[in-house]
Amino acid sequence: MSRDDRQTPLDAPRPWWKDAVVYQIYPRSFMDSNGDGIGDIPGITARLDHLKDLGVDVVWLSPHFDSPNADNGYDVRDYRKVMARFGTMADFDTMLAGMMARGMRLIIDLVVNHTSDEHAWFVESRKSRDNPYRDYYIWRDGKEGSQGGGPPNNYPAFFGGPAWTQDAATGQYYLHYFAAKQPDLNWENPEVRAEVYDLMRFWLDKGVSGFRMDVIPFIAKQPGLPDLTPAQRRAPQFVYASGPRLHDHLREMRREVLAHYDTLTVGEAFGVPPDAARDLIDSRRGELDLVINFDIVRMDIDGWRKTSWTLPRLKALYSQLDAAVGPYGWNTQFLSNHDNPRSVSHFGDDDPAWVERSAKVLNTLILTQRGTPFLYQGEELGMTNSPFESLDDFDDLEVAGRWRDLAGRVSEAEYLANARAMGRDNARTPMQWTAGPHGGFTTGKPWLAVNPNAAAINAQDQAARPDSVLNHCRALIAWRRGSADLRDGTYEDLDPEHEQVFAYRRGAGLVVVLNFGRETVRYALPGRLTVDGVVFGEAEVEGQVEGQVVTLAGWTSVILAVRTA
Ligand code: TEU
Ligand code: CA
Repeated sequence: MSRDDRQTPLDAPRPWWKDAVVYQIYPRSFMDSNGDGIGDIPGITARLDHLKDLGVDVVWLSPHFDSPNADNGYDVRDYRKVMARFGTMADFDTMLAGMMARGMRLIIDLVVNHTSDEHAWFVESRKSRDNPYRDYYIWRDGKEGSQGGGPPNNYPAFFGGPAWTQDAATGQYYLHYFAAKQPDLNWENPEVRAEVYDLMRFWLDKGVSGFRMDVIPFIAKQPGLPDLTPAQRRAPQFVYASGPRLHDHLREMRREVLAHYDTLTVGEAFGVPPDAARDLIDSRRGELDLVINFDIVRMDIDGWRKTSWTLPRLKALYSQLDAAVGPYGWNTQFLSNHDNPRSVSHFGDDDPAWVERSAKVLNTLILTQRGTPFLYQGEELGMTNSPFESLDDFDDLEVAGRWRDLAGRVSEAEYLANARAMGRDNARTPMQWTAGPHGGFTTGKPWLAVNPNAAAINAQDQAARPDSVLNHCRALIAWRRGSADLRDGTYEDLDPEHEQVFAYRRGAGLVVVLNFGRETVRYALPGRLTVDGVVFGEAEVEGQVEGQVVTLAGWTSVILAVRTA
């Protein structure tokens, strides 16, 4: 079915991606097949049964394209080539066939706000002002003409320094919202848009089922590129994401490409508040299907600094996001990805005595909220943040770039404490497959150290243990398939102010109760509900129910069948 058929969306058939469970693979860290310390595509192919057994419907693969890896593949040198370290196009085709044979679909990462500075377009573009590729990128004179005065405006880059770099060949500056090695494409140029549509068709024709679109709201720039105010400079993503032509570009992309295939498109909506995101996913408008919204995972993150969160604030965000999606949209549910801390370290309790229980609670949250769940690799095991000991232990360019920007204004100890809590490398340590050397990820030296807790937290152990996080996820994903209330039912927070219990109703028939703390709680459901019993949970520790009262041991959860009394 093409999206153009959705003329009357409320009556239209339900799209497949609403019922799907999505699993994100960060290929560099998933499985190394040849001992060079870097995860690769044959490694993914070898582990497809892990995903199948878990119940995954869709894999989102972080970038697998040819890249010099300034930002681990989010700097693409050739969109039609596979990164040599990851394998060949034949390896990709084999992986895709293996997914299809198991009834899974693949979406790939479309990184088209920017390319690598080593992309052939940029290599040409920087040569001269009249090069045919000049307008593929955004070139400007400095503030006071071509030879001086500093950058054209005061935009900051996310990985440190200004968002402009002066180029020797012509003296002009080029724009880059991220690193200097990631020049931004000029979406005002119709040739650029045509090139992007073409490369999208290249992968769709191979059989991929759509795209996660990297910082897609940033493609439309602000007319005239005016300076930011001091407040805007502290969170420039809100300006970068609100260029006026974004909706035009997305609708054109839909008409030109996506309408001709059966796809899922997920936009990374960094900098888009929930009410603005509604327009991006309104099925009547023909833009995106889903967006990834950062309000929850960034609720306690302020630039490089980690602040704090409370359960009532978290619950308020869930209610707000559920309301904001509107009747023509659909939410995504996630608590971690390759840019954010591990969910169990962020929102759970990663003390070894509690890590499994709290990981189960958080995975229950992801899998029982209203929307399409996205699990990040290792989350199904309760993988934790890594015990980085010094700034040298980090690989991520963001850690070094921000440290340069701070230029001694905070102590190294304070900066390190924050990077340990929220640095992106926490989520990028390799998958923990076994208790063996390097967690079974590689026979060589891993590109980023494996978390030493692999001896205790690994897939092999958990597959064999019925009460593991992995088996909890498997069982809940399977159970979810049979529950229309979980997949599609309404959402109602039963107790927004409770400091330790998160209790919500899904549809008419279910209540999910999560204990977000170590203490056992006795929780009374509202009198208007009759509890018919536990439908999902581990009976020995969870969900002892007497009348309206459910008793939950520390960090446990339960799903109850209810009726309106
Ligand atoms: O992320 C954009 C984004 O939201 C983050 O990089 C954010 O700026 C940063 O984590 C704040 O701490 C996407 C990709 O997911 C990320 O991996 C890339 O580095 C980035 O775009 C550039 O392509
Ligand atoms: Ca490898």
